[in-house]
Amino acid sequence: MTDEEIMNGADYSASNIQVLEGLEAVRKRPAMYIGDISEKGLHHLVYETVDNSIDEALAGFCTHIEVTINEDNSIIVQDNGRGIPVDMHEKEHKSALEVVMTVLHAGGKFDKGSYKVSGGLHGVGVSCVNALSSHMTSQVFRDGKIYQQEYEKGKPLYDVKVVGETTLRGTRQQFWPDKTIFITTEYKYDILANRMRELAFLNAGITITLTDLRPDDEGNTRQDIFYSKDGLQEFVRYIDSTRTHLFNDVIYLNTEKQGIPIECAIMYNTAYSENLHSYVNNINTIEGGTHLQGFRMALTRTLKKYAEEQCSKELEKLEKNKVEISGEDFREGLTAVISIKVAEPQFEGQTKTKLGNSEVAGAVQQAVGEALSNYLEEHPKEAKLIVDKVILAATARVAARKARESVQRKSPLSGGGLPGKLADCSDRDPANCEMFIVEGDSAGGSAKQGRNRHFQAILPIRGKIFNVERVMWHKAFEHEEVNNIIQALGVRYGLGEDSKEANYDKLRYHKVVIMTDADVDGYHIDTLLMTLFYRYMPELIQRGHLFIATPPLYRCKKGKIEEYCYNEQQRLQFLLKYNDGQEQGVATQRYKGLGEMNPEQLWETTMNPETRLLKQVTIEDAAGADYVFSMLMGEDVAPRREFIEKNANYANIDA
Ligand code: 0RA
Repeated sequence: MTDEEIMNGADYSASNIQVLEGLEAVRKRPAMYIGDISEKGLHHLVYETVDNSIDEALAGFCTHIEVTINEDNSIIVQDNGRGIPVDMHEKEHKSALEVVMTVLHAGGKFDKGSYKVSGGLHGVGVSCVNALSSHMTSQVFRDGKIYQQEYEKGKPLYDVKVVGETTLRGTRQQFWPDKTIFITTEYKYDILANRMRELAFLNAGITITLTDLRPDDEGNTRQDIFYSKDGLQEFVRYIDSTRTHLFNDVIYLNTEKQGIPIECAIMYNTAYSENLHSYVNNINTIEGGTHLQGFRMALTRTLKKYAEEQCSKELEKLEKNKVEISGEDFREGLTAVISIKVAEPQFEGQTKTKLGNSEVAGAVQQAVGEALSNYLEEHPKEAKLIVDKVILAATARVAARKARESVQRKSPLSGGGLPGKLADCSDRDPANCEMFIVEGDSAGGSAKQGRNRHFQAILPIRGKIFNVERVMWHKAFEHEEVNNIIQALGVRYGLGEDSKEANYDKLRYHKVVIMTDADVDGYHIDTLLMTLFYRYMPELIQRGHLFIATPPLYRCKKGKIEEYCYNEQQRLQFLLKYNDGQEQGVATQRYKGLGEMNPEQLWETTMNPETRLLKQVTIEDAAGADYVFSMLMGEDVAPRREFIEKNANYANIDA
């Protein structure tokens, strides 16, 4: 999640691009190279650096990568590869190390015959990391010597020199992100851990150690060692670990077709959503593309063929009931990860995460088709379970369509379709408009009075909505609160083939804000609503329309000084700043719910765009989100409790 201010400032269009030479260009337009200068861009520096070591591992020369967050928020990435070459670069008349560190896009170009497959989304190279660091130290351990060069804002402070001897081999990079460039320079352990775990799953056999040397409240440091022997087989089990499996096997393939390395793992569960995670060169292709096309095609054709050959009776019965199986029925309750490596990927789409290479579709289709039909032939019992599930999905879908059509016919555009509880705004330009989904009728009342009715609409919902993870998705249409949300938004929605009907251009509000109490119940409702949007309207999130409001927890008052505090830390800071850290002498009002604030307070603290703090919901790590949502909404209590205890500030206060 990032703050909305950050989003607004970070967008550079082609018209902003100036021709600038070298690393100055990176410092002048950092967002063009690393996406943005918020928390996301800050963490990107680590990914970019680690990717170089991953490339060395994929080339077969490196087995261990150590990532360390130091107390001063500098980062060390050290590997046991061959070490970046330090000899003179013929054309540049500089050490090869200096070229890698100071010339844009120079990384990896020495090694003729091998191509750089890894690389962050922007694939900009470690010289960008150097340019955006106030200080950076590169060390290369080669031939018994330690070579070193240091830089400030990307500029070398001296020529590469030998500073000692070593028995080690490899590369060590340490950088201090420039505080004058990044909005924040504080690293989040969990964000890095998620990416390192993902990289370990995607690149079986590499050990990635993550160490946080910043002591926590109890003075402890943290470390995780990520290693996967079985790659995607373990990844798909991890993602699906809190779901009930249809059967225990992972259907797995690891092969090469038409020169394209393809790895894929498939698992079936008893739930109803489709969870496909795809990667190209270790990059999560959120928008899919030709590899996913090939995968879907193979799945549909292979299962269809198998069912026609082995389960003709069941199919006849379907036909009699006028039910036709469609592509999405084959993917209900399917969790799959597909990872391929492409020498020259073409990334397209809104966020440049859609693979365009047309040759990939056929290769993937062939690989997956072969592996899947082998599996079905060899496992008739499991194959029958899959076919039965597909038939059930098709039957339910046809019943659902009838229910849905009766609801969605009342489209807001055909007039009179808006839910009665919606207090709409007067502006008709969706780009200006916000809709607050508010928990409880009393808070809804405060919000209606406190809002700016010109551009802010209020939709109160009553208590907890249903748990999307545990019901067939079409049940949503029988649920009043969910229907109200859909009708107010003006967007149709659906999964799979039906998602084509979702028309986001008709969205009536460009900001959809979830506003709930700052307590455990509110947190639960946030999660239920986020799950609803994540599963049924992922594009709403991908297009950046979903936000969470942050109401304050306290109002602290000392004499004439009055401040709202949004977390416990801010309250303690208030005490330190104005009352020597003492509780006695400070009047503290604890807000238990939105309803306790009067309309003016609610406007001032939570709704006024000038003063509020909105968290934007983003899908940075789709596989991680898949795991977390299924875990939070699943039947297993223990991991849920652990997650909430670790993550929710609210839990500490209410517990
Ligand atoms: C090109 C050639 C060689 C090593 C590397 C790149 C290399 C780059 C990085 C970046 C981080 N860790 C790295 N490890 C190795 C070696 C060429 C040779 O020794 O023959």
